[in-house]
Order: sequence, then C-alpha cells, then structure tokens
Amino acid sequence: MIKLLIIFFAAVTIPLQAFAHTQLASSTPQDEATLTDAPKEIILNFNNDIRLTKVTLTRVGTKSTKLKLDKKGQFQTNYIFVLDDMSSGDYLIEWRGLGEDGHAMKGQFTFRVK
Ligand SMILES: [Cu+2]
Repeated sequence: MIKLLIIFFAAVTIPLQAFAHTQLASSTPQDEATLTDAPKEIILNFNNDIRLTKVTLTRVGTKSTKLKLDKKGQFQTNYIFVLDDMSSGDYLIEWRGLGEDGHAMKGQFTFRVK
C-alpha cells in the first residue's frame, strides 16, 4: 500500500512541479552550508525568470544589508551578487521578486561562515 501511495504521489507531484511558481532552484552558498572561508559572492539560480526587487543579507544579530540590484530590473534566471569581506557568523539571505507568471514570490536561505 505504501508503495502504491508513493507512486501515486510521484505521478501527481512531478507534473505539477514543472508548472510551479518561480522558486529558487539552487544557491551558492547552498542553504545551511558551513563555510571555512567567507564567500566572495552570492549566486541565486531560479527555475524560471524572475525580476528580483529586493535581496538582503543579514548577519544574524545585526542589521540587514541590501544587496545591489540592477536598476533596470530585467527578468532573468541567475543572479550574482559580489560581496564585501564578511566576518564569521550565521547569515540569512532573503529575496523577493516578481515571477514571470506575474506572482510575487519570496524566499530565504541561511549559511554559516566559520
Ligand atoms: Cu506563480
């Protein structure tokens, strides 16, 4: 029975994902990564084009910093933000934007610099 349920779920969820909202597909650093060296850049790869409107970097316990976005705000799938030197600590990246399907989307991920 469990096997049948799993097959059913796979059949139902896989086609839906193909038409899902614009979401973060992967990032550098990866979510929950622990790094020995501070990253030089943040890379966001989305599953569809998105026009990001705000991306912030927060060292937990301190104020957020806005990462600079191109003012033209084109729709694109991949974004790269070059960072200043970072100290060790826990970091939170938060993004929001307009997906190509017209939906406002947002998300976040964290990483740690040792
Ligand atoms: Cu959508």
